[in-house]
Amino acid sequence: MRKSLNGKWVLNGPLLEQYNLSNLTVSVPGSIYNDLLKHKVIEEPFYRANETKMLDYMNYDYAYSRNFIINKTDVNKEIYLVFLGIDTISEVYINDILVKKTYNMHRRYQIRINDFVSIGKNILKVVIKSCLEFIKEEDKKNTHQLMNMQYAVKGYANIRKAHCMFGWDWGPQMPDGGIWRSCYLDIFDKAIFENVNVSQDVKLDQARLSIDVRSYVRDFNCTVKIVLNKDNYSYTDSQPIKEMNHFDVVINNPDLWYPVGYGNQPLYELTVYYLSKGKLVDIHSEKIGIRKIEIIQKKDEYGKSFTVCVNGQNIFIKGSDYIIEDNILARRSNAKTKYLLEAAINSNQNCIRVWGGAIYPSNCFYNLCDRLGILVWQDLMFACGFYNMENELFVSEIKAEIIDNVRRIHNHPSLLLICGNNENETAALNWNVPSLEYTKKWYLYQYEDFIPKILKEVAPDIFYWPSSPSSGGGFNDPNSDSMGDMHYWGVWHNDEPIENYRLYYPRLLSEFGMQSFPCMKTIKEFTLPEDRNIYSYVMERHQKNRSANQKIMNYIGSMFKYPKNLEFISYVSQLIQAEAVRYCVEHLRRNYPRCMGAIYWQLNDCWPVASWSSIDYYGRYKALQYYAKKFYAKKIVSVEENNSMDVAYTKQNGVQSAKVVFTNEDSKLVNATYQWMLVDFDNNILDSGKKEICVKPYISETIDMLNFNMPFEEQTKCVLRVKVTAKDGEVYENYASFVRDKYLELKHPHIDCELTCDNGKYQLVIEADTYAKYVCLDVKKTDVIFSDNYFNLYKGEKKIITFESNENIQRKDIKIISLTDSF
Ligand code: BMA
Repeated sequence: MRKSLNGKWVLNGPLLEQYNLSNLTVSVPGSIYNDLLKHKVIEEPFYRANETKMLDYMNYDYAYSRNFIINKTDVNKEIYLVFLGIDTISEVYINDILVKKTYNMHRRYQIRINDFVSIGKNILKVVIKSCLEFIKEEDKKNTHQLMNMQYAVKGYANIRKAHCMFGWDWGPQMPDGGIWRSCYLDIFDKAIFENVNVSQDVKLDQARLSIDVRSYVRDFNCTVKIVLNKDNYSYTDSQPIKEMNHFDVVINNPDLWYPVGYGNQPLYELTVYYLSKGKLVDIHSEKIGIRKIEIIQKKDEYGKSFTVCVNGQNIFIKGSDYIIEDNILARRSNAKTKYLLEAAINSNQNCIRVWGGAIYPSNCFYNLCDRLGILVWQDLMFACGFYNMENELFVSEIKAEIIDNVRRIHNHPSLLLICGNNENETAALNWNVPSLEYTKKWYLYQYEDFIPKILKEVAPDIFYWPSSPSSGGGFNDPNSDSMGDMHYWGVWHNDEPIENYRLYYPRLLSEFGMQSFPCMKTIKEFTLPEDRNIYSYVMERHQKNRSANQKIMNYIGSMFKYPKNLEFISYVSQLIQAEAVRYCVEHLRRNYPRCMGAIYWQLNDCWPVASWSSIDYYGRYKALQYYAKKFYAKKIVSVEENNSMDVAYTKQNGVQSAKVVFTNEDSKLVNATYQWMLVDFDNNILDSGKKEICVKPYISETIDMLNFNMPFEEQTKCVLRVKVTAKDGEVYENYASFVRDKYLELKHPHIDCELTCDNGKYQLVIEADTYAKYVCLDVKKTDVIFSDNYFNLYKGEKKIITFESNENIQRKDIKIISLTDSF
C-alpha cells in the first residue's frame, strides 16, 4: 500500500523566527524560495533586481514537518519512507530520531522506518541544511583547488545539486532547496515493485528482450507475472518471486519505434503483477518501445563519422539543448514540459540534449519524448567542473545517483545515449584549470573508468560517450570537427564573424548559438519603465554573460542598422540570433552526410533573461523558434552565397556567387521544378532561370551554381529567390542577399492585413506594397503561436498565417512590424 505524504506540511526555521513567523503552511513537493514567496517573506525573485537578495536566504536551515498515521495493521509490515527528491543536504527525523542524512538532490531515498514509528500519530521532519555552508566546508577538505565556472557561486562541484542553481551565464545565483519531488510511505507484507530493466537485442524482423524485474520481497510465496501487450500482440509469463526475476521474450516482426520524421512511435505496454495466493498485492505498468540505436563511428575521408542510426536508418540530428525549466523548481510543471517538447516537435526537432549542469528530468519528460519521437541525448549531471574523486562520500553519492537515474530512464526508447559530462574534457585542455595533472588524472578515472564500469552493470546496451564535446576520450582532440561531437563557440564567445560557421564541418554539432533579448512583453514583466534600457542596472542583472549586451550590439551592427529603441533592439537581436543559427544549420545540412547533426544552444530559459534560448521563460517564441521550423524541415533548399563583411566594407564589386543546394532527408525522390529569380524590391524579375531537378533520397545535392557580376549599388537593390516546386505540389523556398541587410535600400512597406475567425481558429491574409523583410506579428493583449513569423513578403504575394486563441482578437490587436521600422 502506498500512502502519499505530499500536500500540506509546515515550515519553520531560524530566518523565519527573525520575522516572528512559525509553522507556515506549505505544500510538498515544493521549494524554499517558493514557500518564502507565498508567505511574502520575499518579493518575486525574478522581478527587477530582486534576484541579488536571494543568495543570503540559503545561509539558513529550514525545517519541513508533518504528521502521519501508522495503523495497528501496519506495524508488523515493512514500512519504507520514500523521497523521490530532496534538495539537497538534509536530516530526516521521525519522532525526533535522526533516520537519514541526505547529500544529493539527484537521487531518491528509501528509508526503512519500522524501528522508529509507533501506532497512531508520528512526526516526520526534514531539516534542509544550508547548501552554501556545506560547499564552503567541503571545499576546505579538497587537497587541490577545483575549477569553478566564473558565473556560479564558488564550490558548486562539492555538492550533488544542479550546478546552474548556483548561477550560470544565463541563470541567477538562487540555489533553492526543499523537498522537490514526491514523497510517500510504502507499507507491505508480501512484495512490492522496485524496478524493471528491459534490454533489447533488435533485428528488423526479431527483437529479443531480456527483462529483469527487481522487487522488495518479504514473503517469498508470491508470484511475479509479466504481461506485454500491444494491439494483437500479447505475451504473459510468471515465476515464483525472487529479489530479481529474469524473463526472456522474443518478438517476431516487432513494431519498431522511430524518431519523429522517420516512422511511428509504437509503444508496448509492460505490466508487472505481484500475486500472493492469486490475490494482487502490487502492480506496475510502463510503456516500452523497441528499436536499435547505434552511433556509427567509421573512418572516412574527413576523419571518423559520428552518425546516429536507428533501426538501420541514419538520422540527421536536429535539436536543441535543454536546461531547467524554472530556477524555482517548485514552479516547474508537467504542462510546461509538454509545452516545450511540443514546441520542439512543431519546429521539426528530433532530439533534445539534456545538458549536464541541470537536473535529471521527470518521468513525464521521457514519456513525452517516447510518445513524440524525440531522441534524448542524456548528459550525466556534471558540467564545467572537476570533482574530488578522493572524497568517499562524494564518490558513493555519484554512484548511487547514476544507478538510480539510469535505471529510471533506461527503458525509454527515446534514450539515445548517455554522456559523461558537459565540456569537462575540453576544459582540461583549454580553460587554464588549476592543478592540471591532478585534474586530468581524476578526470580520466571518473569518466573513462569509474562511470563506464557502473554503466556496464546497469545499462550495457546504451551507448556511452565520455563528454560533450569529445572525440571518444583520452584528451584526444575533444573538440575536433573531424570526429565525435563538437561545441563551436568561435561565433559568440570569441566574437568571430557569423561567416566562420562555414569554416567547420562538425560531424555532430551539439552546441552553438547566439544570444538575444526577450521580447518587450517579457521585458515589461520584470522591469519598470525607467529600467528599459539594455545598460540599466536591472537589464544588466537579467544578462548573466558578462559584456554580452555589448556582444549582442556588435553582432547586430554587423548586419543591421542601429535600432531606434529597446523594442527594436530586442526585435533585431532576435533576428541576428535566428539568422546566425540558420546560417550554421543550413551549412551543416548542405554538407550532409559529412555533418550529421545540429543541436543549438538552447531551447528554454529558467527565468526572464537575455540568453541563447529560442523560447523565453514565459513560453514566448523568439524569432529562432519560428526559424527552426524552416531550417529543420525534412526537405530544404538553401543558398551558399558569398555575402561577406569584406564585400560591404570595400564595396568590392567582383563576382557574387551562389551555390544552391537541395537537402532531401526523405526516403522518396524529389521530382521538381527549380527556379531562381533575382528580383528588385518591387518583385520585378531582373534575371531568372528554371530547370527540372530530381533529387535522390537522403542526399544533399547542388542543384545550381550561379554567378552574378553586379556593382555594389545593384547588390543593395535586389534579393535572390530560389524556389523548388515538387510534382506533389510542395514548395520549398529560400532567399539570399549579397550585401548585409543594413545596406539594402529597402523602402518602407505598407502591410495590409485581413483577419478572419472561425471558432477560435484565426486566419490572417497579409500583403505588402514593397519587399518587407522579417515581418513580425504579435497580438497585443494575449500570446499566440503563429503558423509562421519573422518571414519576408514580396510585393503582390499574399501570405496566409493561422493561429488559435480563445480570446476575442480584432484586427486592431494585431501588431505588425518589419525591418524598416527598426531604425
Ligand atoms: C556552453 C554550455 C553552457 C553555457 C553555454 C553558453 O558551454 O555548456 O555551460 O551556458 O555554453 O555559454
